[in-house]
Amino acid sequence: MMIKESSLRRDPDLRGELAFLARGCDFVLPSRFKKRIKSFQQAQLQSKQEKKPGTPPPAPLPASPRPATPPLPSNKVTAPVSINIPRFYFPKGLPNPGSDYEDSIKKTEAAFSSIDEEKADIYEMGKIAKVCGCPLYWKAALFNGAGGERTGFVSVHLFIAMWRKLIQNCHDDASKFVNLLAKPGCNYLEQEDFIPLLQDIVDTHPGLTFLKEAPEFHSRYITTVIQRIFYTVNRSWSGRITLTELKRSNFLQTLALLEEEDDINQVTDYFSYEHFYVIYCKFWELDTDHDLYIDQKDLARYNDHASSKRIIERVFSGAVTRGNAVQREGRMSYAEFVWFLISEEDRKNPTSIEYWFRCMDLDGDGVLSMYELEFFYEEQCEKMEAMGIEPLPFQDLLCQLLDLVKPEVEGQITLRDLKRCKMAHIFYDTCFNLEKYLDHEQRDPFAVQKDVESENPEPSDWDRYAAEEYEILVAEESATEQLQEGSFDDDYEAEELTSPPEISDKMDKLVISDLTA
Ligand SMILES: [Ca+2]
Ligand SMILES: [Ca+2]
Repeated sequence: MMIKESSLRRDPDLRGELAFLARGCDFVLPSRFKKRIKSFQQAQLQSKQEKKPGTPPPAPLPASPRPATPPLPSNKVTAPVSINIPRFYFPKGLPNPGSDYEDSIKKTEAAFSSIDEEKADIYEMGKIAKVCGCPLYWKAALFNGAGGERTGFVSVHLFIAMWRKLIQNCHDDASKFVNLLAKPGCNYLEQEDFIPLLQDIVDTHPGLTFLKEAPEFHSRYITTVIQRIFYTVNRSWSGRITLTELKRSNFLQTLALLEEEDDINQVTDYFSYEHFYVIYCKFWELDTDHDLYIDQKDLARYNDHASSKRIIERVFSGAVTRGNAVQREGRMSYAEFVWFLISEEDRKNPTSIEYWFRCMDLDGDGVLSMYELEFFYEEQCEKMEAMGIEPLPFQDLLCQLLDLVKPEVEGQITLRDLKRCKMAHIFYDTCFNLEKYLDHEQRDPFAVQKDVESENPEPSDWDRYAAEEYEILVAEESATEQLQEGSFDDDYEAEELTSPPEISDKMDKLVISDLTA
């Protein structure tokens, strides 16, 4: 028997859900009802079969209901389903039938009973996190979620109350994670919400033990990781990571990986210390007065003036930065530089494609028009002429660019066109990075094609860049050390190697000022 759309609509329990879905711009199709009900039933069946005491609720199955994901076309005959399904939309994951909540709580209580006075501090929280079936590095989130940051410890009662509420309301990892980290009443994560979690990683991950002796770098590392998280996960650029964005990203899987991987540099997404080192050193080179801000002239020096003046101006225009523009006019913070550098060095990344699109879209109408392309190419021509290279006339270049991008509407390049054509990096280099443009010009066009085809198994352009630069920076560092050992006296070395107190102070402020901006 098939369910009729009308019978679903009449079901009083479903009407609320329908209204909810409709408000969420999630257009509901009759075929989708059947799919959702079927997947819910399958998940229920599976969880009954697979249920073991103490296991955490499973993550939703791939076929489980997710908002805003269009259903896949299917020719399969829908299995007969009962009409008495009260609910099929589970933004917080599929609930597990009640009994194993109690089991999970018993185990947690037992774990607390082995701790002195049944009060866990942050160090003991790792054990509790594991008993609860959470990844190890959720411990700070669990600790703070139960009020631990106020008193320095969590009692068994406070923890169980928090945990009971959490597992009754949130049935998958992503919704639990958001619930633990978000501010009260918020269903999204802002930058500062990640600080306790990351501080705990800095304090306890075996790959970062050497940072214990350099506390002034903690906030710099944390700022970098937060920016990388938002760069990758916050696809909407809103500054607020939603549950849907979190589920679509690899962040929670990567966070769980930290528990198994002692070498944090192997975790190239978000956490690599080497990547942080490269980003920070690149910023330090440009920030000559070390006030943790750079201006247009500083940024223009990046990579030996490779980017055009016009695009640098646009980077500072507010098109790609948030925050109080009046207060920080003409200045770029370290956090903003993280976005610049990743965008600059990995133009195939979707956020990078958006970043440069925003910069090039001078009038902000969501389209790159011919006059905008000409505006940027003009400077490239001037540079080429100064180098004694005869530039291609704009009309000819335009033909090449349009051929590359193949926009849907003639004469108007959209973000969608650029993402679809897989050639955005060449398009952008042509418009505002002369060195890379000339480099592409000299390359075999088939080589470019090969890049595109083998894109997936290869490391990203960013990963490649960071690995190469790290090698170079380490080589430079050891060369400098050798030079200093040979030619300077001890006093000079000591002065060079200790950072002055006022810089440490500024570093502590770094996270706060950048994150609240
Ligand atoms: Ca500066
Ligand atoms: Ca435009």
